[in-house]
Amino acid sequence: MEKIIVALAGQPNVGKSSLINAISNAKLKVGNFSGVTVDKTEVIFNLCDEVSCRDYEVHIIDLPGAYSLTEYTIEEKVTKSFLQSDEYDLIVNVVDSTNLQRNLLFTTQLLETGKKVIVALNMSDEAEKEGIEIDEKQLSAILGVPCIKTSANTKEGIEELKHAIVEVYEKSETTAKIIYSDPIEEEIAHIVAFLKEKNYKSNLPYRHLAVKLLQEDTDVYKKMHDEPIWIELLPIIREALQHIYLHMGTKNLEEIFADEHFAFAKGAKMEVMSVKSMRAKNLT
Ligand code: GDP
Ligand code: K
Repeated sequence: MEKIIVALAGQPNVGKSSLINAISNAKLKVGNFSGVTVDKTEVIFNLCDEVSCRDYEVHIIDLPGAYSLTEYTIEEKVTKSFLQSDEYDLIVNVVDSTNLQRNLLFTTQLLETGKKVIVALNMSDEAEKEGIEIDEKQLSAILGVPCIKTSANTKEGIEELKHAIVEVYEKSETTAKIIYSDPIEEEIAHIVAFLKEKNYKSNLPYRHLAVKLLQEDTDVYKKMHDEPIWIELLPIIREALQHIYLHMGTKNLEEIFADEHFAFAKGAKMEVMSVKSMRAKNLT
């Protein structure tokens, strides 16, 4: 039976554990992430996909709740290093629908990993109570990945989520797409064109690789440093960064991309979310 390994990622208290219970009444394996004393929960269940008529053994690994892919806490460290590994097939990003913008900030970072992503808009029952309306089709179009309304309480969207896991698993690569400001987009296009021209063999989609190069991602730099293409690539990146700095003022790279993520998350939220009544908000 084919095995699908899902990394479940989200901010603390978005309902990851509850969603796991809703998806499966399954065997639970508890261990530790290698080298640290952070609990690693792994759930295994069989999934029969009705559309493809195929059986899968799905493993869900519940990553420690994290607010971002930085390394301020042990949980963030574990989550970041697992997400950078090849130990899984796709990410299910659990989002609290009642707190969309802040959650989408983390989503943006997950979309940048170059891995396949599904967004579960969880707590949909709670959002509905608060009069929050989210157009998940439009959000899918903006992020380039399936977005599914779920509720661990009412079981809304659970079957859809299971089907999406199979569908996304069967895709050859991620379709995630963050739109950056024009100067960054220009340099991404520039680097992608160069990688294409050189027919560079990459396990990341070119666009994702280009973004990581522009972010001076240490792991990617280390990996590519000894490759023949690096001698030609490095001056291109340097020039691209100069161009970006020129347009972005005095900010450093980390600040530039933090601002990009914020703007993208905020823009996405404004496009897809509306609030019908402020009843619940005004109660407290
Ligand atoms: P985790 O930290 O992400 O694993 O979150 P938990 O699964 O522990 O859930 C946090 C809290 O939210 C718990 O009190 C859950 O009962 C509640 N919860 C989780 N999912 C939902 C949901 O879809 N709807 C509602 N209304 N509550 C939920
Ligand atoms: K929990």
